[in-house]
Amino acid sequence: MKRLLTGLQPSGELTIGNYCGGIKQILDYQNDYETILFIPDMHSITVRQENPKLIQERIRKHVALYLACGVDPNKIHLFIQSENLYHANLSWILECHTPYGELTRMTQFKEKSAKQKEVYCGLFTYPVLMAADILLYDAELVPTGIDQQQHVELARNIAERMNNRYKKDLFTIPQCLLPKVGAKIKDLQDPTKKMSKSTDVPMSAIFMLDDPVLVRKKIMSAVTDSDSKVYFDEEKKPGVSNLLTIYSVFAECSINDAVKKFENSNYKELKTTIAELLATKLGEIQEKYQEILNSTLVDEVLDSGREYSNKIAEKKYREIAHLVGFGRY
Ligand code: AQP
Repeated sequence: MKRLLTGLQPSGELTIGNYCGGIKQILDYQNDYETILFIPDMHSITVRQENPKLIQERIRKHVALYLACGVDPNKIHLFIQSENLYHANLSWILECHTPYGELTRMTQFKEKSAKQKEVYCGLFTYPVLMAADILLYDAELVPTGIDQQQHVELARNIAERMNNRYKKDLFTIPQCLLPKVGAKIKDLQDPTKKMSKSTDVPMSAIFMLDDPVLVRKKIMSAVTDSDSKVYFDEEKKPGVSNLLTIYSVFAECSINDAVKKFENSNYKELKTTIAELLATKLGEIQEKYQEILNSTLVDEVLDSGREYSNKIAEKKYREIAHLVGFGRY
């Protein structure tokens, strides 16, 4: 069975963008692949987090939310990145095999550093930590949204470089898996930008735990255009195309079917239908989420995931550490 690995940072509350580019893919693949899902808490401190306790709270909430969305604890292995010290250790080795120039090309670094008052080194090197996250497990497939595709490419380059340098098949070369629909859900107030969990604009993102009343309000106030025809064209009609994409993911239909459904609708009808669909779906997820959050399931899943991941990671790390010359012989 092929191994698949993915993670979603606890850097904020999860959005429907994270659902489309991350969680939905796990639901689609967990039956067919050995699925490892981790909480990259070490990634979330690459930008300043004012309240560290909030990260811990979010970890618990995110796990409960994955399970409420349908992630099956009997099929996946779920763990917290910082509970497995081999990630940071391998990352250091990989950093010493990654040219500086390669990291300067990372688009996420350019975008995220532009928003920071002071840029810390971790923000620059975290793509290497992400490579370590993937390569430690010899993951063949890495489902992500478009924003993380470049980082998976970097992990491939690092793996190939290490394999060539040590003349051994040390690492499996990972492959990025983009969702067919919803690889980049856009900001509702500026549909030329990605919807992000760390947004400062309250109406720009729908959070998975938003009250259904607020969900309706956010969809109804989403920016569209001055035309009145509903069709899919991401360049000319980014706002409407984004709404059609959101509908397509949550109604589990193709973009073509979504376009057909709304071809004779006006924008108000389009928005009302999507608002109702999302409010219902998120409402159902939130009900399950509350039950899980108050149960012992979250800790049970995380304990078992920690044990499983440490076993695999330790073996891989020791092999690489030995090759680069660490320790005694
Ligand atoms: N807008 C999006 N559309 C589709 N997929 C998305 N993802 C993120 N935003 C969208 C995907 O969600 C997964 C988890 O992402 P992450 O939490 O590791 O970090 P991120 O990509 O940096 O997500 P955010 O929401 O933009 O977080 P912040 O604001 O903290 O940087 C990944 O698969 C990602 O592609």
